[in-house]
Amino acid sequence: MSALASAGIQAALLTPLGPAGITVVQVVGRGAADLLRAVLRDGKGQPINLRGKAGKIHHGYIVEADGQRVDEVVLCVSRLTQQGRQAVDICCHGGVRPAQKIMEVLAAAGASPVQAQDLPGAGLAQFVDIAGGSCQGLAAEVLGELCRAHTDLTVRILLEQLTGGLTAELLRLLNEELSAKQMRQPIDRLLATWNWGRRLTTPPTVAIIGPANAGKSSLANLLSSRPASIVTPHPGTTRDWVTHQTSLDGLSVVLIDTAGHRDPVDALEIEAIRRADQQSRRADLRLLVIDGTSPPQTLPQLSDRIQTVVALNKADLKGFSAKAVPAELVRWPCVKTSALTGQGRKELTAALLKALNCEKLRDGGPLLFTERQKKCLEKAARALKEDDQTLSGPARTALRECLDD
Ligand SMILES: Nc1nc2c(ncn2[C@@H]2O[C@H](COP(=O)(O)OP(=O)(O)OP(=O)(O)O)[C@@H](O)[C@H]2O)c(=O)[nH]1
Ligand SMILES: [Mg+2]
Repeated sequence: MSALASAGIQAALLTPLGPAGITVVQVVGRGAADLLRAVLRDGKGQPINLRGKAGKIHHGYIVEADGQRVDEVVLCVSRLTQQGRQAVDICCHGGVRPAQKIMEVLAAAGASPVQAQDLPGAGLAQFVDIAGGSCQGLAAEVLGELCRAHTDLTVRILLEQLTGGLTAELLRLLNEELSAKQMRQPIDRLLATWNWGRRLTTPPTVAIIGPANAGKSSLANLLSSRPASIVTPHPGTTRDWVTHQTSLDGLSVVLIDTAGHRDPVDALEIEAIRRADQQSRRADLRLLVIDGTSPPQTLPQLSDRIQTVVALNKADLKGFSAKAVPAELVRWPCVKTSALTGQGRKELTAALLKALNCEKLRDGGPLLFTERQKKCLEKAARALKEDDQTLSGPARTALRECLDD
């Protein structure tokens, strides 16, 4: 490893490899601008001085060690922290090869190639000012998660944590002269938000299970608005489980449509049902679909360890009755649905969100959304228990860590 790589300069693609107008590569670390100086030339082949005012735009060419031009680029240097860390955004031509080649040249110059989410600040240096000049800890986590966000709600909630939300609440707790007693309630409140905040950054899996032909695949297709699962009138249609990446009222989720339960007719179906049970055991939540026109003959095994929501399906058909729900299932929330007409979709979405503890997600406000933040707050809570008179130093340190890392 070169001296520069050991100094911790990292480079990552901020845009995916593929046909595109432009690609953005970011180089982050102390001396990032100096590293660029070795591989950047102006139109006359002369080095370009990137020192000076942060935010200035430069035009030039990335070159290989022998001076061969790799691509024409526009770049901008931002200062990330007071400790002299810099981020250089390099905008090059879009597509696969120019970006790969630039990454190779940067690696040869001493930068360590990393994934975008592993970059401190994950490429959105313009937010650093909002986050109080620091791009560590909480701010870096917001920016890292933004790269992975799939829904408007996730983006809105994450940005709120940066400009207000969790950042503002931590600053308030740190700046107000609160006693340990006064601190406990807000810290417990923050810790409670982990129940739904964690779902924001780790989409929960929902296994769709139940008797054969109950309408599991039809409901999966309805909830994901995509006919990814095959639907036929024949029981035993779904064999391999089918994944639907979708969102429920703005929360990213992974629905897993599985093979239906019945007396298996052959070895293939035995294996399909075994795999369905495996998915059911691994899921964060189970959606058990039963046919409301005929009480189920065979039900999957359901432990209480994982929450279950029951969909009593085919509500559009004559002969549909709430009595089709077997006594052993009445302990779970139950929603009447029709995968054919869409009836009950809204209610089912609400029941699933509630079972995932996510019904408060749209309320806004501060929330914990990474394991690291939760650990910091737990540390603060433990420290407060040990000191019930004044705001203890360790609690304060843990809150500061949550903000700054
Ligand atoms: N009328 C009506 N028909 C439905 C409804 N849901 C599903 N069906 C029909 O029921 C049949 C079975 O639907 P699927 O979605 O394949 O059922 P499944 O539970 O996935 O079946 P397996 O994969 O075999 O376990 C199909 O003919 C669907 O069109 C519904 O709400 N109303
Ligand atoms: Mg199916």
